[in-house]
Amino acid sequence: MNAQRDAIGLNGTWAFAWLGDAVLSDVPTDSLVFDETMPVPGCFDAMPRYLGRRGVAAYRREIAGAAGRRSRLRLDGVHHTCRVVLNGRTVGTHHGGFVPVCIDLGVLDDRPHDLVVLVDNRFDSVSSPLHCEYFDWYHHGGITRGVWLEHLPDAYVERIEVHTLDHRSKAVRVSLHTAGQGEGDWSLSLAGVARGGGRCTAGDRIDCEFRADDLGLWSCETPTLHALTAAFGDDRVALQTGLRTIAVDGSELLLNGEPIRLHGVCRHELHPISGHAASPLQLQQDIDLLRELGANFVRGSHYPQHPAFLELCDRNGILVWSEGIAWQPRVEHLTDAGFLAAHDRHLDAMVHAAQHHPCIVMWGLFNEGDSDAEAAVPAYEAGLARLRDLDGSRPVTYATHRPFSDRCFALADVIAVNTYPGWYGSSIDQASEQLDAIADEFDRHPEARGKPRIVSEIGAGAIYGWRDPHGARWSEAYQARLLGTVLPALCDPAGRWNGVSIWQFSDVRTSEAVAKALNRPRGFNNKGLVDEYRRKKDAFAVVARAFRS
Ligand code: ADA
Repeated sequence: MNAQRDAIGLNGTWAFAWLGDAVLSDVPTDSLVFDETMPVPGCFDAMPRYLGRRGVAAYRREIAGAAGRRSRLRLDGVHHTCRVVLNGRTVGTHHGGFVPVCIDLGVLDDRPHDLVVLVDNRFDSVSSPLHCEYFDWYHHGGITRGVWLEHLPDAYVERIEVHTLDHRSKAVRVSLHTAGQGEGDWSLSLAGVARGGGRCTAGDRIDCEFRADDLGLWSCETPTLHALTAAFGDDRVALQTGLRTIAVDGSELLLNGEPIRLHGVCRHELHPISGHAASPLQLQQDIDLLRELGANFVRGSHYPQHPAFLELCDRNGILVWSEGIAWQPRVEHLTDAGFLAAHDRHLDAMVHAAQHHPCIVMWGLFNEGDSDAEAAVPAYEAGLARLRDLDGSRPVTYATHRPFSDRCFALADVIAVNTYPGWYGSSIDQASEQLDAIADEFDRHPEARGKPRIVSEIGAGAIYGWRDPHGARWSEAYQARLLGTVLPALCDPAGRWNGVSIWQFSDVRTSEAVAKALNRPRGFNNKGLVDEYRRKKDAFAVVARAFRS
C-alpha cells in the first residue's frame, strides 16, 4: 500500500450532499440529490456552513476504468467511517481515519462510472471504537487525505519494506510483497543498482540484499535519499528511501551507531481552516518552523501523520515517532475484543504504509493508557509484539503518565513519560525536582533501568498574545519560563534523558466536553509553541535556544 505507482489523482471538487442523521449503511445512493460541491481532500466540518456538524455526508464523482485492468480506489484518510458505492452497489466499508484504505472496484470499462463515498463523522464505540469524543482534540470528518485511482494488472506490487542491516557495510534488505493473481518477473533497483529478474507468484515475498558501499547514509544532518523501484509483471512502483540503522544499546538510542539525543515536539495534524486535511503548503510551513526551532524529532501525536509530512521529514532529517491512534484507553477498551481488533488493523495499516521512511525512529501505541492495571497488560504485550512483528528494525514504545505505578516497562524498548511538572498541581520551582524524582524512579525500577528514556510530553498552556507583566499562568511568559527551566536538564547530552518532545507544536481545538472538564480556555489545548495559525509565542525562542545549545 505504500507503493507509489502511476495512479490517477481524484483530488479536486466533488459533488456533495449533507445527509445529517441518516444511517450510513442504509442510505440509498440512487435517490440522493447532490446540490453542493466540496473540496477533496478536505474536512466538510471545517467549512463555515458545516462547522461542528456530525452525521453522514455523501461525496460523488465519475471515474473511468482501464481496459483489462482491475481498478482500485485508495483513500489516504477518511473520517471516521466510510462506505464506498460504485454504480449503486456497495464495494467496501472502512472504520477509522489517519491510515490509508484500498478498495477493489473490479474490472471497469472506460465509460463513466458513478462513485459515491459516504462518510460518517459521528462517534460510535461499536463501529468506530478508535475514535472517541473524550479525546483531547477536535475530531473532524470528511475525506481528509488524497484519493487515488489505480489500474492494476492481475499480479502487482503490494508493498516494499526496507531494512538497513548494517550502517558500516551499508547492507540493506529490501522485501517485495506481491499480490493479485498469476506469475510475473520481478526486479528491484536501489539507486540504480538492479537485482532480480526471476519469476514469482502473486502473494510471494521476495527478500533481496544489497550492499550499497558507495551510497550515502541518511542522518539528521545529511538526510540523503535514494530511489528504489520495484517491478512485478506489468506493475512498477517507485519511492524514495534512506539507509540508516536505529538501535537501542543499553541506555543509548543509536542512529548509525552513534548516540542520538531527541529534541522535538508533539504534533497534531490540525488547523482551524482545514481541520485534519493539511495542504502541502501547511505541511511545508510546519516543517520550516520545526527547522527554525532546531528540532530533530516529532512525536506524531496521537495518530499516524500525513504521508507527505513523512516525506518532508525524510527530506529534512527530522525523526518521527509514529503512533497508533489512542488517547487514554482504559481497561474497558484494552480488554474489549472489538477495540483490540480495530486497533490491530490500524497498526498494520500504519506500519505497512510507512515502513520505508527513514525518518521513522520508533513505533508507539496507547497514549496514556491504563498501563498500571494488571488487566491492561495483555493488550500492551500483544500490541507491542505486533509492532515488532510488523517491523523488527525499530524500537517500540508507549507514552505513560504513570511513572510510579506502570506495569508495562518490561515490554518497551524506550521508556517514555508524559509529565507536567510546573503546570498540573505544582509550581515552576518544583519542576526540576519532580523530573529528577521520575529519573530516580527509572534508575531504581528493575524493568525501566538501563533503557533509553525520554520525556514524551511536558509543557504549559499559554494564550497567544497574553503578555502579562506578572508572568501569571496562561501567559506567554509563564510557558517560556517553565520550558526554560526544564529544558536544560532534558537536552543535556551528558544528562539523565535521551530526549524530549514538548507538548506541543501548535495550539489545537479540543472537544466541548474536554474543554469543560479540563479547563481549556477558548476550547483549545493552548500548550502550543505556536498558536493554531502558527504564530510564535515567546517560548518558541526559548526552546530554539535550548535545542541548539
Ligand atoms: C496528556 C495527553 C495530551 C494532552 C495533554 C494535556 O498528556 O497525552 O494529548 O491532553 O495531556 O495538555 O494535558
